[in-house]
Amino acid sequence: MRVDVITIFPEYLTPLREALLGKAIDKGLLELGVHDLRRWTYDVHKAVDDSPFGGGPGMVMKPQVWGEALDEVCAGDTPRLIVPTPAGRPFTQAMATELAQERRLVFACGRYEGIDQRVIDDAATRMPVDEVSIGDYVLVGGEVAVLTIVEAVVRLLPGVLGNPASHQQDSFSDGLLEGPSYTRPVVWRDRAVPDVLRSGNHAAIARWRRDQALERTFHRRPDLLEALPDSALDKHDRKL
Ligand code: 6GU
Repeated sequence: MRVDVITIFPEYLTPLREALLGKAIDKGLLELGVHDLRRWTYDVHKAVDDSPFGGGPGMVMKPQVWGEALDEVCAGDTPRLIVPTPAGRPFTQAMATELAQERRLVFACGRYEGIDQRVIDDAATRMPVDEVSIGDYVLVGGEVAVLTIVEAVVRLLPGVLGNPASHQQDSFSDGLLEGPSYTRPVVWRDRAVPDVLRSGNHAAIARWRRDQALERTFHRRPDLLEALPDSALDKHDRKL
């Protein structure tokens, strides 16, 4: 997969070259381009923003600068454009799975009060565009959202995780939160690991984990349980 990020703070994206994502780059599974939006400014002040029509606080990012930037970064190609914004559709594990199928993603990071809407509307005539939010809170800009989205997507690419089975057990992959995990020692600060996990009874372990996931989801995310289709519950689940 190729990922390009356009931002006025390229150094904000340096964590993308660390740890798991850095390894994905080294292995050739991820190609990453980070571009400074100011490259496409055209005045001595390198202005990227201006005051909003209609008044109000904050500044809006200028369409001419973004238009040139997207024309050059997307030249001769049709990537999927992702615009992080608190006004976007919610980013979910399902969307991560969908984005992981793409050959190329381009992220347009807005700051201030956002990007002139015509940039997004114009780009949408040439490529698929998604305005995406990572949650119901407001960040200063899209950069941290890009870190979040890229990490969630790239870990799903074949060959990135050591053990491909590990994302089959992720929270959300079955619509539930993942339950607790334990490792050695068997007793730590007077707390013992649940006996069932050391029983060797694989059916009992699977049942226990399923119950823990259901219970945790019930307490922390009742909205997820509500959204679960009946077909996602087995007859043993219903006893809870
Ligand atoms: Cl994607 N951007 C910004 N600036 N704030 C956010 C967000 C995105 N998602 C939640 N808050």
